Amino acid sequence: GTGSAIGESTDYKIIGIEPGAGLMAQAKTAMKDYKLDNWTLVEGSSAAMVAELKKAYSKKEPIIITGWSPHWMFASFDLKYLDDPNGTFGGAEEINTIVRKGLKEDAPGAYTILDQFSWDTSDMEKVMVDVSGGMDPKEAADKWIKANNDKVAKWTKGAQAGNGEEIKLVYVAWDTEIASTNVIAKVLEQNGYKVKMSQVEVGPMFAGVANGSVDAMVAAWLPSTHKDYYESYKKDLVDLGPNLKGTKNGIVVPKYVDIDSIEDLK
Ligand code: PBE
Repeated sequence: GTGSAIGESTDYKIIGIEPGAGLMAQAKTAMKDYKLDNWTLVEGSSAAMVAELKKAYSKKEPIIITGWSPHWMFASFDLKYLDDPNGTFGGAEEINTIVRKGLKEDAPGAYTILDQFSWDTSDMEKVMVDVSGGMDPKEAADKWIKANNDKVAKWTKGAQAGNGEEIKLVYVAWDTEIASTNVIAKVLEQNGYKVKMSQVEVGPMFAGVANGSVDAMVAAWLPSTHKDYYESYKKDLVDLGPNLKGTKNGIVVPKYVDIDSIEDLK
């Protein structure tokens, strides 16, 4: 097209997140699929994207972001996903736990806990809301664990206690993964392990588990979002299956923005 009102009012910018995120690859594909030639996908970070959203929202200015669920922003702001008639962003997905080869033999208790780790979007949202409100992620994880002993008991059932062995967890600083990684780290600690968490980009997260320099991640969005990373490393990974079901990715706008579909950006 030659231009649109929404394009003019947003400077033809879609506010993205970390360049390596699966969501960014999907957004680039969407821009081709929907022929959004005039538009720019702005790279940055999840935190910077939320800061832009807050700023625009407080002034009721139009803004277009890449978004995903679960996320606390849907509880804090009135937002909507733009329709995606081409299905570029895929459907509902799962987040899988993936560990390194040999972890089962080296730390059987930690392996069992990671294997049994599974929760719901509403659980994860509780942790995310506390963190977004300024609570330290470790404290928010601790609070959720104390309130959900029954769930945690299922994860630790039959798990041999650790003997101070170090478990290295990797994650990307997405709000979802800050929540899940802190919770599982705390549970591992309570079961006799010493946990080291490191924050990395998505490529190194998969590479680290595949080459065995780290032990585990709880942050693989499958089958579509992290498909390329998963395919390139899967022969060196142990996939323990979903820890959460029912995620969603897409292009998100505040409800006061008067468009409904990605097609309306053209
Ligand atoms: N995200 C959304 C991840 C998975 C989907 C930002 C949490 C990503 O885009 O890679």
